[in-house]
Amino acid sequence: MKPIQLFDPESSTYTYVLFDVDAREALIIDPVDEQIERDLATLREYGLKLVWAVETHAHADHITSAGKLAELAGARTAAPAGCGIGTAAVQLQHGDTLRFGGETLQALHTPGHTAGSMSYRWRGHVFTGDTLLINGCGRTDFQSGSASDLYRSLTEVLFALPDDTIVWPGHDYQGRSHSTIGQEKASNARVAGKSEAEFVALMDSLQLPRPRRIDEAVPANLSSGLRHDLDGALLMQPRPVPAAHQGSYAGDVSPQLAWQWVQAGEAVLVDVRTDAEREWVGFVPGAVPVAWKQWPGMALNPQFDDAIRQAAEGGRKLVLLCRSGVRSIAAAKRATELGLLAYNILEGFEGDPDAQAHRGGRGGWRFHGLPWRQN
Ligand SMILES: N[C@@H](CCC(=O)N[C@@H](CS)C(=O)NCC(=O)O)C(=O)O
Ligand SMILES: [Fe+2]
Repeated sequence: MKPIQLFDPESSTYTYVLFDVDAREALIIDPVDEQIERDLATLREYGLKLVWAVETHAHADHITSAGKLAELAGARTAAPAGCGIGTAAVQLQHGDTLRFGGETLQALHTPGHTAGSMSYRWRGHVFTGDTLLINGCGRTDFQSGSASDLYRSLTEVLFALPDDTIVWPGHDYQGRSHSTIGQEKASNARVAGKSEAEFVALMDSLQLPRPRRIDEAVPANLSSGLRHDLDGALLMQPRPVPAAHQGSYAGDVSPQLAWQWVQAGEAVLVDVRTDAEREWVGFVPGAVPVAWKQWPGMALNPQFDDAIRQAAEGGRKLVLLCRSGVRSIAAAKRATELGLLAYNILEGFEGDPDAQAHRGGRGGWRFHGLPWRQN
């Protein structure tokens, strides 16, 4: 049985999908943000349920889609414990295993490219991330890299595997897809036949250019790629209130986080659009519909107060939704004056057209796979 190997040409990254042929449960290694549609289509095509999204390390050259796959496909995230990816649900130690159906993937700590880097063994295959590349290896000049650690990971951990183990690298820059441990042990240009001192000297002399996206990619990957959305906002945590509104309401949240709170019974969702708007573009099931009227004198809206009372009695937060995230801020401020913990849902139901123009994406409720219906 072979893994499915997928390639991102922009970063020359390989992503792997492994699955149990009977249970149809799957695991993905090193998914790339820009390729999420391809990966979801692959899962659909093979009839697979994704149960794990796994990283070999915190990448410097591309952003992971692991966090999004957790949200969209229901996978759990796993990452090497030493990589500082705090959002990963499982922090892997050397020797730990992940199960998908009746299959088992085993983590091997192979530091060097980064201190936390891991390789993963499955049946007769090893997924080496950027530790061992075909006729090469990961660089060791940034992100806690160490050439001596890499030498030991290559020679003592990976080269200790059976010679016929198939090597599936994290990247290849020359179109090669896989190799074997025997072949790399015999002829890898960086390490074969070299002493540790020779290897370290070679690695220290490489002088490779910095990865183009390193400043953006590393921080994003430390939160499973989720920081990437909504103009750099972390989707897993409320975003701080912009300075202009400081102290006037509790914070801004992504539609996903607001919905998580609602589902967990922690928040009451109030839709402050008008009935006409809702009928025209769509309803959010379970939302309390209370139109927010913006004219002066509209200080107290009895219906709004009812929604507030409902939330306050349950000790819950209020999350406010409008079309584009403007009226919901006004409503959040008003709710705060009335003593509630009120959050604005960023970009509302439709998304903010200005934000869309400069980000090239859509941020509103209905573009995130969250529940809504047309009349
Ligand atoms: N040119 C690429 C960077 C490529 C790169 O540095 N790749 C890393 C892996 S994240 C590496 O270890 N390369 C090994 C090598 O080039 O020998 C970019 O700008 O993103
Ligand atoms: Fe890397």
